[in-house]
Amino acid sequence: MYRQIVVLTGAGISAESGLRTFRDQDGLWEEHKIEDVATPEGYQRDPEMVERFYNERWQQLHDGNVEPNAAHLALARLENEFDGQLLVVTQNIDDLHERAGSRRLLHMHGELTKGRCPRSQQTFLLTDHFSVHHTCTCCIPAQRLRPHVVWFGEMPIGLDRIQHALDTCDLFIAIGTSGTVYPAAGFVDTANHHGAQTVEVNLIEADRHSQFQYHLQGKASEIVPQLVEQILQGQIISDQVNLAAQG
Ligand code: BJW
Repeated sequence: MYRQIVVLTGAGISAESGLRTFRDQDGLWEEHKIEDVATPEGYQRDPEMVERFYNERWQQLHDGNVEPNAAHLALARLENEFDGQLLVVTQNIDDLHERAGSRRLLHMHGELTKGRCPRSQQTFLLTDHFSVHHTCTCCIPAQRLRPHVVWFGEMPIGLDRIQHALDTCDLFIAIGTSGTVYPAAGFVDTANHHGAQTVEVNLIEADRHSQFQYHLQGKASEIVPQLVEQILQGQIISDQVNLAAQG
């Protein structure tokens, strides 16, 4: 039934893998001030503190207990088995989609496993924690790498590709995102404008929920596999998925 699907994921899809979200109770923003760790000005003021913030998250991602959950795996299955086009746009900087097997994937807010040269914008894979010793190999003199993440006031990555996918999709699904951060929070408007069906998967009614045609309320790990099954069977999305998830 569907030919082109765009899936937007947020921190909620990785919550059941043990990674903290930002704005939920016990979220990252309860312990850290956004302006200190998620702005270029915060990084300029205290790069070591910001690197500590990302190093702790890097460590957690590599400590062996964090693995993709059923929602990540279902999206990878969709990519493998769906006849049409699929693009997963993630706001997450973890690599759980890749570990699950997703390849048609765009990290619009960057990647925790990479550092970036502030002069050339070239990215480098990090095999270890951030430190002052991580420098680029593209410039003379070598530049200190900064985290390859998008902070407030900076331009998200891949917007042209995302815009094109949204302009032409017939199904847009947002999973585990609070809808508070733009431009991602506005993607549903673009998809609606182009006549796509729009579906939200969340534990709660998130900030932009009134813009979505369907709300599937519950855990991503329970709802997304059912949603994917429905799509692969050629069915139109309906609230049935939600009812099934509730038992
Ligand atoms: C579950 C679940 C389970 C939990 N199952 N669900 C006024 C209007 C419009 C824009 C602006 C404005 N004023 C300022 C702006 C711009 C600004 C912005 O949006 N500010 C807002 C706060 C108002 N945006 C920017 O600056 C962006 N750049 C930009 O706009 O450039 C200019 C531009 C112009 C024109 C066009 C395009 C661009 C950059 C934003 C960068 C965001 N960076 C961060 C940090 C990245 C690195 C890192 O990870 O540390 O990105 S902030 C943080 O928020 C992170 C996330 O990706 C992002 C979104 O969070 P997310 O994923 O939604 O997580 P939560 O915690 O908020 O929500 C989790 C959800 O999951 C909840 O709803 C739960 O219920 C749910 N959930 N468990 C299902 N098991």
